[in-house]
Amino acid sequence: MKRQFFYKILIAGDASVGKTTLVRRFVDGVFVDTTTMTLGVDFLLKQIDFEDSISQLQLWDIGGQIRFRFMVEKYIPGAAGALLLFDITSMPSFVNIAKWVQILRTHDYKLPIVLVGTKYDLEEFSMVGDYYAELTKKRFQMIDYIKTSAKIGLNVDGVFDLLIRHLIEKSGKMIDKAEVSEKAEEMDEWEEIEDSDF
Ligand SMILES: Nc1nc2c(ncn2[C@@H]2O[C@H](COP(=O)(O)OP(=O)(O)OP(=O)(O)O)[C@@H](O)[C@H]2O)c(=O)[nH]1
Ligand SMILES: [Mg+2]
Repeated sequence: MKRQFFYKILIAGDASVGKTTLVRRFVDGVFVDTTTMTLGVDFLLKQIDFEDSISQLQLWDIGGQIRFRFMVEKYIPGAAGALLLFDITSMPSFVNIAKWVQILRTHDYKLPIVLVGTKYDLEEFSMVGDYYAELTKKRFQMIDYIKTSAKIGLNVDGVFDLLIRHLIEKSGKMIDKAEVSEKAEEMDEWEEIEDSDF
């Protein structure tokens, strides 16, 4: 039987970086040339199947407009991980990554984050070199840095796969740890019994 997981995933980053477009491409498989900003937050559901597991994803597509910023903190609790997006043609969206990390990690300072450089089809207009993106990834101990294009369909599934595989691996380790501590408790009990025998 396949293992089942349920994850709440945050999709964050400045306004217009392409959060809604990426999520829609991932969930519906289409490039929606949307210019409608997200009001507050949108929810989408998607299931990802790997060889031995099924993951139900609840995707929280957060409106990046500054006017919604006061609401953002309410969306964070319970999240398992996040995709943090910037637009490779927009330096301000990259500069604001630090602010977004601070918001996303308000409740969990180790929240797993994948850094995503969007609109890679516009590479010729890129303002953010890989070197700086990689530095940011390291500085905040993010899982990885990946460039995507929702327009031409580059790394769209890949970026979600990467985050989910990381979360599954992490939960696997947690189970292992629980088993180890259970074993340790068992051994303690045996030692107590043995001690009381003498
Ligand atoms: N060329 C190109 N344009 C993109 C890509 N992804 C998104 N866009 C465009 O960028 C604009 C903003 O996209 P949205 O997905 O609405 O941005 P958002 O991050 O959800 O914005 P907010 O909801 O306001 O926070 C739209 O005009 C999209 O068509 C991409 O991969 N390539
Ligand atoms: Mg949006």
